[in-house]
Amino acid sequence: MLKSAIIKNYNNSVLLNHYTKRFYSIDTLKSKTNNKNVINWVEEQAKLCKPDKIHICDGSNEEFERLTSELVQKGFITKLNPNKRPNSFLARSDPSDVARVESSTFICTKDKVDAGPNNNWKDPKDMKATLNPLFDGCMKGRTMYVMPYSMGPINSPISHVGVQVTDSPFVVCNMKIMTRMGDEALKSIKENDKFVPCLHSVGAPLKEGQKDVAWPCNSKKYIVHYPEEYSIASYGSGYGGNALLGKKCFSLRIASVMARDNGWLAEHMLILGLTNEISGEKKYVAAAFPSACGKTNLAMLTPTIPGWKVETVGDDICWMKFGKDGRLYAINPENGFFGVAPGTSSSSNPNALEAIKKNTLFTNVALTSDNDVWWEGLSTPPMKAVDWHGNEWSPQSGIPAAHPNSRFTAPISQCPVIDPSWNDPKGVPISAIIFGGRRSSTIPLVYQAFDWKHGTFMGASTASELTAAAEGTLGQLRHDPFAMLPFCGYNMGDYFGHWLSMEQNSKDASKLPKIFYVNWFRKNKNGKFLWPGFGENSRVLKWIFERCNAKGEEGAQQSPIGYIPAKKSLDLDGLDISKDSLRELFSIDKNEWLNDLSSMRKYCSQFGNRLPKEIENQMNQLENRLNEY
Ligand code: GTP
Ligand code: SPV
Ligand code: MN
Repeated sequence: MLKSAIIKNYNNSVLLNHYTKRFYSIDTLKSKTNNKNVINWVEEQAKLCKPDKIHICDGSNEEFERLTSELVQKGFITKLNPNKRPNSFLARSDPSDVARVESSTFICTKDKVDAGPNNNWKDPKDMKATLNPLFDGCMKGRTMYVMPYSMGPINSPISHVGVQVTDSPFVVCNMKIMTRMGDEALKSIKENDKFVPCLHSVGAPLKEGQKDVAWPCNSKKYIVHYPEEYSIASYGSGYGGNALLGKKCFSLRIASVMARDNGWLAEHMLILGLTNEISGEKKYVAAAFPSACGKTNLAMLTPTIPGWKVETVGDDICWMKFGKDGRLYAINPENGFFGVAPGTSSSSNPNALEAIKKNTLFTNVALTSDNDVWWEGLSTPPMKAVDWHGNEWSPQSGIPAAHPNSRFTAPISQCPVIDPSWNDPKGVPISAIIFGGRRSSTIPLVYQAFDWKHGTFMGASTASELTAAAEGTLGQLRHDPFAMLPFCGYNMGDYFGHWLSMEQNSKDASKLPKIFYVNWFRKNKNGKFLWPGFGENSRVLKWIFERCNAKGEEGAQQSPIGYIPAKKSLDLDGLDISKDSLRELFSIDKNEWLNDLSSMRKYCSQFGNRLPKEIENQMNQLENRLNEY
């Protein structure tokens, strides 16, 4: 009784205050879906958050235009020069809200050990008791936007759906680009379908007459996951993965649990199609690198070697399920790029530059005098600009004009090398999986696993120097298994076990992808990168492609750490690289490796009996091989 009275009250107030076509009540939702769980859940969130208005997002371009023009009118975002960058906008965040906040990210399982030492844990009941008072009335003075969305092509057997409510119109605009959001997605949620409920608020209610700010947020932040009920609640931040809940929260933390429960994989991986234009043969490759370690760049790379083509399926997240033929098929659950701006240039990533020419949202980059965007590494610095704080900036300022984690949000369909199958509900068959990290020493340019178990161990042993994509000390080395440390929604020891179990789950282990490890970031004694990277990485992709077709050790040579390229098998034609650099790139220093291994042993010990025996075996075998070396 009480509930329906309150909802009626909502409908009335919506109609009373905004009796125009521009505002909807929850009746709109009721007219669009017969899924009672969706309706009830949205009603409950409205009751809790107490927004002034409710808007059911349809995901149309008109809606995007309306929301962006309202934000521009209020002076909260800047419309970029339409002659240079049509339908594109710049937002400047609050300086305290610029990246994911791992210390405020929680996995709430009944049993602490199920979240694992890799996650911050709280009992779901306790967390709800903390969050409820925060969410209570958190949307006062604001509109609650309701966004039904599909992660992955609508109605694909690999896709899953969610409903996010948020009080940030900028988040809505981002979600429209990053996911398949709106009416189509809502239609795909049938009467009894389950969906992932995603509650989001910036945590900044407005009092009567209180003036709003450009980037509302709260110093208290909670990014919370309830894996046992597949649901998400995020409070206090409007930035990236904290707020676009389809991305890391759903597609990785919750989906990794769904994947564990149902025998598939949800991974922090790009997906690319690699074609040998001479033979016409094409293979799909997925690659996991930690945040800001080169996924977007590799996903849309322009090969420097002739006769090879790269096409993009995704640049950040990959869901893989077994097909009837026993192979792993992958989709990119996302619909857009949320890419790192600094370092993106016509030489490093021309395809990304092309993709962000229009219909793009920029966050925390610099604004030029002709109302366009700029960031470090894009081009020669402008004489003057407005930096990401909104202050006058010149090259003499001595500080970066763009925040190191400034980003662009652009539709994936605008990528000039988009793969023809990017939207295929069947997904694409994966031939190779690559792991990698940012390692200035120790790790060679490329090596290959002996088999699936060894490959799983290689993924587990991934470590990387910290970047600006998360809070923390830049450059510090941390273990980041499978590039999933911030994103695995359960105990990482169990996750290693899940990866190992894929071998038994597959009908035919020979059809599993081959596994590789790469490192573009090894440096010489003077701190210079040994490998030119970017387009030149196509040489490594070519070796990987050929290794997938090779019989036995063709093109490879055994080393204690795995197969490395045999002499002359890595195509270096036309590449200006010294013999010394090459030697250093592939050198395997026994002591450095033993050091890494002992650090890995220490890291793994925290998982106790949740660490699979096989990982232990792999560590022992590697140690033996190194000692014989
Ligand atoms: P997230 O979106 O945070 O998951 O990051 P990402 O993995 O997609 O990283 P991205 O491709 O945006 O690259 C981040 C940084 O790495 C940029 O500054 C690039 O310039 C740099 N980078 C990418 N590829 C290479 C490479 O091959 N060599 C070197 N030296 N730097 C690279
Ligand atoms: C990452 O940090 O890996 C990202 C950016 O892709 S965010 O969506 O903010 O997590
Ligand atoms: Mn990422």
